Amino acid sequence: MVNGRNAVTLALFLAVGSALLGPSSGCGRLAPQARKPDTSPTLTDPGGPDMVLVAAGQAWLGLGEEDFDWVAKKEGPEEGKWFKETYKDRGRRSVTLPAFYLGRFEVTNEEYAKFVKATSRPAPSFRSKDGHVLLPSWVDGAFPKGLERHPVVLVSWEDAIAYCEWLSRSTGRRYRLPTEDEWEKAASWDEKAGRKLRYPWGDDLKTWEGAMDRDPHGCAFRSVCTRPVGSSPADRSPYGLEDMGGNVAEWVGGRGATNAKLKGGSFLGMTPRVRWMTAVSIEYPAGDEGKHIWRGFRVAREP
Ligand SMILES: [Ca+2]
Repeated sequence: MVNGRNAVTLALFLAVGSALLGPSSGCGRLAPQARKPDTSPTLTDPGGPDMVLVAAGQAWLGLGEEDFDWVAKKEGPEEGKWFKETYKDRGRRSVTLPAFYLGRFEVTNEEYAKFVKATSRPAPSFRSKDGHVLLPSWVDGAFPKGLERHPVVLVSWEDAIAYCEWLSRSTGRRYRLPTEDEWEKAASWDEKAGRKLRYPWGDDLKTWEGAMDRDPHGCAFRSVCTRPVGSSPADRSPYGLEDMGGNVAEWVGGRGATNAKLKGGSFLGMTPRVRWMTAVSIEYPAGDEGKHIWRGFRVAREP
């Protein structure tokens, strides 16, 4: 039997307990939030990155027959055959997604540095087989000078997930990696025109290649050819998201996903016509093996 005073004490205990617990630590296992979902087209949580709303609704994703034909025409029959065989199950399909926010930019070195400092997570580094630390490895917890606004690289899929979890704890909002479909919709769905784009900027690489010729940044740091995030206006999706085509390829999925996958192209070309297509995902090993100088990520956020 709970008398009046005990009931007040119990209520207080529960309220304090719930406030202390706050959002749970997983990207995807948060307590229900008693607030209305955000609907603003853009937002920035204190201490968080710039986020862009991808409104709820239907989109066409995947590869159309014209994409398969186009690759064969541009890359030759051998490549076309390989492409069709590899991606035959990624055909054009209708997908309806709830609203979500996606980072306008890839996560940068200076953003990632706050996470490393707060959590003592090992800083991104890469050691060659003979033991040499390779650039752009961080030294003494610091990223190479001059790369503040470059995307963080040498991070594994797990690092990216841990970053989301830390960001959720530090902002009180639910951050996670985007799913494959969310990433693809954000990168290539032209809502106004009601059509899917092959690349974030349109259907041809020419626009992008032309812009690259005029890109003043080039290779910024020896072998690392990342550029400061958002510095190439040609690489912008209809939603206004930057560098979805190139700069670094981006980890997607997260807790609940079975495999670590990357979306988008990078400065390191690999049949760019194919690799940079927004419908294409490639699976890579999780863990340290998945770290590379052309792999980074951006965060998604629940409204
Ligand atoms: Ca990218």
